[in-house]
Amino acid sequence: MLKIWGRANSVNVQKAVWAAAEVGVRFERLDAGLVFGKNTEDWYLALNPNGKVPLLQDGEWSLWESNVIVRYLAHCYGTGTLCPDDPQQRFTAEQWMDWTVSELLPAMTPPFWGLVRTPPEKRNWEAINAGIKECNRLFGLLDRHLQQQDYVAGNEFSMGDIPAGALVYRWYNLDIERDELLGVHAWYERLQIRSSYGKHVMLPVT
Ligand SMILES: N[C@@H](CCC(=O)N[C@@H](CS)C(=O)NCC(=O)O)C(=O)O
Repeated sequence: MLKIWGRANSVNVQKAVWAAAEVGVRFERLDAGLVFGKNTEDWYLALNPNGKVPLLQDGEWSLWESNVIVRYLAHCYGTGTLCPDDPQQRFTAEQWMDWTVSELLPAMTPPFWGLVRTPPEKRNWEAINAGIKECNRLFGLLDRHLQQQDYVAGNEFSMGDIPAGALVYRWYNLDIERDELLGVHAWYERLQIRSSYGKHVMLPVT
């Protein structure tokens, strides 16, 4: 059975477990990171020198970097579904996966950490508000894309929906002003119908 190390409230862990649940592979998630520790221990660093969660163990072999774990699971267990056969659909999925980690996640980190994991008296409102503004801009461009199709790589769910889909749950669960984005909101509603999204992503935002 696959092992996925990482605490359930980590968005990067959520991507890995959501992908594993989507493809139906047997796996167990084991707590690690922040209050659970383990990710600074020698045995963990030997498997993942980057010391972050998630970490996937597949037998004797291990893999880290959440988007790459999603790609691995899609390749091994979800070819033709999570990993589209069509090269253009597949690389459109990959494009939005990379966009999420390089653009959307850095923009959302100050509002998320500021509003959820920082006491009110220590909040950096300048950084929080700049992040919210940038997220509205970025979700706006995803919105224009999703006004044309149901999912990021076409009209079928794919691995391309997983990183941004995990973040959009946070976005709609922060106590903030959001631009009204009909394409993103309709897509978010489609994701909420998926049982694996409900089980592994729609958790208390902590
Ligand atoms: N690029 C890495 C980033 C992983 C990452 O930043 N993980 C965070 C949790 S979301 C982490 O390990 N933080 C330290 C901790 O939880 O102890 C990935 O996508 O897997």
